[in-house]
Amino acid sequence: MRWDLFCRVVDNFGDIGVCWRLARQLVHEHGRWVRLMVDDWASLRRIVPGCPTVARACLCDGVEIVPWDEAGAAQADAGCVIEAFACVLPSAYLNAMRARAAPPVWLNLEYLSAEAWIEDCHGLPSPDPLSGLDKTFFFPGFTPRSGGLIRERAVFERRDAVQGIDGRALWLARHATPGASAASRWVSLFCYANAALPSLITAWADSAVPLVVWVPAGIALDAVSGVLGGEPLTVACCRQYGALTVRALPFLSSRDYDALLALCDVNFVRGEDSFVRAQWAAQAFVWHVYPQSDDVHLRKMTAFLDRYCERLADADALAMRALWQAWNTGGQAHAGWAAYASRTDALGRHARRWCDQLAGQEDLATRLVKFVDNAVK
Ligand code: TRH
Repeated sequence: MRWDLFCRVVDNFGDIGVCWRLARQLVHEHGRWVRLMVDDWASLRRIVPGCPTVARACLCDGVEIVPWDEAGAAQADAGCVIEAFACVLPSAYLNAMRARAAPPVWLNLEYLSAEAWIEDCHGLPSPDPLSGLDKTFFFPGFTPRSGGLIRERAVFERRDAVQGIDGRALWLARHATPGASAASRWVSLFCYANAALPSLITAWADSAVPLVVWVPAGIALDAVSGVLGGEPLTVACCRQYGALTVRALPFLSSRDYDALLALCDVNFVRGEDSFVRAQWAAQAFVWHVYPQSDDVHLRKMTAFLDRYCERLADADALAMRALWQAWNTGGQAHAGWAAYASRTDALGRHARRWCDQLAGQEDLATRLVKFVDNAVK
């Protein structure tokens, strides 16, 4: 059965990051033929550098990729159609779907949330006003009553391999960084523009132990560069500031980014996909939630923290909540970092427990496949 997966990129890399990961997993772990329709070729190429420079239908890593302009004319005969993040199907494709004798299983894959209400909406069909066809809402989440989380079969094997060997020494051999050693405290930084960054950088510089911050190219690197001043930091540059060594990296391949998360003591992540990868890396992490109007994102943060901190010692939870709050509201992160940093061992152990607990649940692709197989029975 073929699956058609539609992705429109709102901004950044999360929309295509999630869709690409899911498409690959459906192909490689579930033997589906997947056609990924995508509207932003430049963003796709950041995540899938192997695809052609100019937008054209192609096969990449077993996934058929189709530029959005051609998606309307594509034959609408897939058994399952996934509309990622309510992206709205091309009208020609929708009309063709409506004309079919047996419509496909049509799913809207929603954004990830830890909020309790998603459990009541997950798996609910609702008639689409334009076509009259049923569309089912599929909500990724952290509980068995949600759609679960994207997690490839080999993710822990790869993480354990990186952590089991002398991964830091090997990383340093590839990304030479004067002033950094395997014994330093390692932090990765991936975030949006953030008013709390200057105070965090000062806290890092004041750190009692040497600290190296790895910053892949993009918004975060530009922001760090702006705070430090002087020559802009470009890929492979490195800058000392008190106890802090900042090291600029290229935008990493997905495998290398996973390896970096596995090697760091603390990972600053954002959006949706890197947020989940940090949880599989099982190290302490700080989430910069994708900012939304009316502070919707802060509700998402609190919902996640409430779940995550359930079995965490009070003092550790307090330190974690304070730093996340400051980081997501542009507050002063100096004191928050000091308290958090003194607890990274305990927070790291908790991250591992949390990861192991989630690993006991079925992943999102498996839940999707089961849902669709049941629906077509
Ligand atoms: O890029 P993001 O902020 O993405 C999104 C989008 O903004 C989207 O519109 C929004 O709705 C969503 O967030 C919540 O963050 P995210 O989701 O973490 O995606 C980043 C992707 O980039 C992820 O797949 C990891 C990948 N990545 C690399 O492959 N290499 C790198 O070096 C880095 C830093 C990230």
